[in-house]
Order: sequence, then C-alpha cells, then structure tokens
Amino acid sequence: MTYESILLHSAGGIARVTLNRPERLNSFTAKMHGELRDALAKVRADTTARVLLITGAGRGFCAGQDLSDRAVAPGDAPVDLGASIEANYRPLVLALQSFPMPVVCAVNGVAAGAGANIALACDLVIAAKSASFIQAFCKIGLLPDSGGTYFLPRLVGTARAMGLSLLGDKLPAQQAADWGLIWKCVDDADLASTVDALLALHASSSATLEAQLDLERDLQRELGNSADYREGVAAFLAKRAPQFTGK
Ligand code: T3D
Repeated sequence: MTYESILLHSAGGIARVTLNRPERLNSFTAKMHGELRDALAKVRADTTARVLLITGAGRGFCAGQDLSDRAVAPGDAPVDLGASIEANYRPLVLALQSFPMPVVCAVNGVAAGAGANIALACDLVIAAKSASFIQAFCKIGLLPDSGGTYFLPRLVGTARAMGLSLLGDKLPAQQAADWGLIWKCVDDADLASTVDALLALHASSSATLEAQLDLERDLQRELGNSADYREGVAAFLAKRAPQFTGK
C-alpha cells in the first residue's frame, strides 16, 4: 500500500509514523485511518522494530476528525458518527494501547479533538512548548471520544477533565505537563533531539550492544547534520549561549 496521508519510516529499531496532511493540521480522513491501520499492522509485524513514534508534519500534530471529509450541514441527512467511531477511532485507540512495543507520541503542535486523545492513548507523550491540547468536541456539539472520557479523568482528575471537556479551552503544553496530562514539555528546538534520545533508550531494552551502537551512530549522524549542532559547537567555542532553532 502506498501512503498519501501518512509517512512510515523504519530504521534502527525505531518505526516512525508521521501524520502528513499539514495543510489541514493532519486531521483524520477515512483514507488516513485506512493508511494508519495498514502502517500499524506493518510495524506490529516488523520483528526489528522496538519502539513506535507518532508525530505530525508541519505546524500541527492533529486537529481530530477532518470536518470537511464528508457533508455535514444543516438540512443534510445525519451522519452516523457511531459507525465512524466503531470503524476508525475505537480500533486505533485499542491498537495503540495494546501495541507490542512502547508507543511514544511527539506532539509538535496543536492536538485537538480526537487528535488530542489519540496522543493520550500513547505510552509516553512529549510535547513542544508551542503545542497545545484542545478538547474541541464541545465546540461542535460533541463529547470527547477516542478514549477522552477514559484518559482525561485518570490523568488529571475529574475537575480538570470536566473543565477541559465542557469549555474546550486550549491547554498549553507546559500546563499539560504540569497537570500530569503528558510526560514532558520541551522547547520547540529541543523536541527532535529529546525524542531521539528517548527512542534510543527505549530501543535499547532488548537490543544487542552492536545494534545499539549502530542506532547511536545513525541518530548521531542525523543530529550532526543539523544546524543546531553547528550552532551548539560554535556557541561553545565562542563561550556564548546557543540560539537553537530546531533545524
Ligand atoms: O467521525 C467523527 O466525526 C466522530 C469523531 C470525531 C472526532 C473529532 O475529532 S471531533 C473534533 C474535530 N476537530 C475540531 O473540531 C477542531 C477543528 N479545528 C480547530 O478548532 C482549529 O483548526 C485548531 C484550534 C485546531 C487550530 O486553529 P488554528 O487557528 O491554529 O488553525 P486554523 O486556521 O483553524 O486551521 C488551519 C487549516 O486547517 C484551516 O484551513 P484553511 O482555512 O487554511 O484552508 C482549517 O480549516 C483546517 N482545519 C483545521 N482543523 C480542521 C481543519 N479542516 C478540517 N477539519 C479539521 N478538524
């Protein structure tokens, strides 16, 4: 299957799935769900994969259901959202929760609606400072789905879960980390390197020393090609603070 809405890249024990509809903030279409199902099955069957990373392309992580993927307008026939959830969101949440390896979610930007709750279904969530979490459902007359009513009260308690769900306010990533909704919030420029270091540690749990040395080499090569590495070295030699850009 060739993918149009996601990217799948697997190397060195790390499988990376990138939601890739940046012009629509990586919101879910039926096509994207199909591709995700296929990609997750591939990673599940990949005996070399040790950890799965999910992230988004562009400035957003995922804005939930693509509200333009089907006709929903006053006067139109009602859409069976139960069928959509049964076919797509429920299996995705269950697949992530039962995945046979750790699932890390790198929230690179806004995570809204099902996009927020799919992130919460992952084992470990790390977000860039500019990211945010929005239970946007109430703004369109819905309730939190994709496990929101399950994950939210367990992670942040009933009072905060109710506030987030009923008001649909934007929760900045730092506050999400302070509340315990996610594991960590880092500067935007540090997201890639922090996630890489984390993935390397996860991948190491069942790898041989040789495999781990290979992975360290590959990740370090990637980081060594970055502008941030050159800036970091230049700043050290000039005895000044580095100006990282995440590039
Ligand atoms: O099957 C089912 O329907 C049941 C399951 C439902 C699960 C759900 O997820 S329901 C909740 C659906 N999601 C939302 O309601 C969120 C809608 N989006 C927003 O509220 C805002 O876009 C954000 C707060 C997430 C971000 O705002 P901002 O100002 O940073 O960006 P923007 O300008 O609103 O969005 C950028 C573009 O993406 C824009 O397109 P344009 O004007 O440049 O052509 C916008 O329309 C598009 N976009 C963003 N979110 C969605 C979307 N297009 C379709 N569907 C979206 N969800």
